Amino acid sequence: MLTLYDFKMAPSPRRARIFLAEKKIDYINIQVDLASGEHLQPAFRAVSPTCTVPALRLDDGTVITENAGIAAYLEAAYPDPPLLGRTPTEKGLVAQWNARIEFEGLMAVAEALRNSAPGLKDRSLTGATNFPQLPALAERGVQRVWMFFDMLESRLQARDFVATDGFTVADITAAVTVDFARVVRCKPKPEHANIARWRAALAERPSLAA
Ligand SMILES: N[C@@H](CCC(=O)N[C@@H](CS)C(=O)NCC(=O)O)C(=O)O
Repeated sequence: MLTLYDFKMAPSPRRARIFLAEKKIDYINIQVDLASGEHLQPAFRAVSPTCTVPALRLDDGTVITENAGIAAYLEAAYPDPPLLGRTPTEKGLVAQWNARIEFEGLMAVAEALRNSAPGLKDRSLTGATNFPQLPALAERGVQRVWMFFDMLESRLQARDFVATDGFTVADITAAVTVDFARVVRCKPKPEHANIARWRAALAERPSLAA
């Protein structure tokens, strides 16, 4: 059986959990306590040299880190339902939107949080090396989160899903990002009505509770 190295409160492993839930795949869940620094200890470093979750261990012992790697593996091994696009055009659009949401949205929230939260002092980047927080980056991160909300709002006008006419990994990344943005006190405003409509519809999917 697959094993997911996870941390319930973190956004990146939530992306993998939702992906697994959509495909109705059973797996063993191992919580790695990021709050106490368990991910920096030798035992977890042996699993994931990047010291990050999620990490997915396959039956043959292979460990795949990075949401992009985990999604690529799961889509190939469990094709239904397709979450990375069906046609060549869809696959291109899904990859494009997923990358934009990750870079413009999720990384912006991370930049804002990791450069300001007292609990993340010297942890402004993930990985084994400590980097000091830079307050200017926290400020820029919040500014970028608002830009991301405006971009997503505009994309969702007259659309039910972010990348194609169906639910894909781009919706997973976008929903996780919008939810996680609360940690830096950014929530969709009344003018983000399409984000609100899209997020409310996604809430009907049991996977989003993962
Ligand atoms: N690009 C990676 C990012 C993974 C990542 O940054 N995970 C965070 C949790 S959201 C982590 O492990 N943080 C460890 C730390 O804060 O040092 C992915 O998408 O899987």
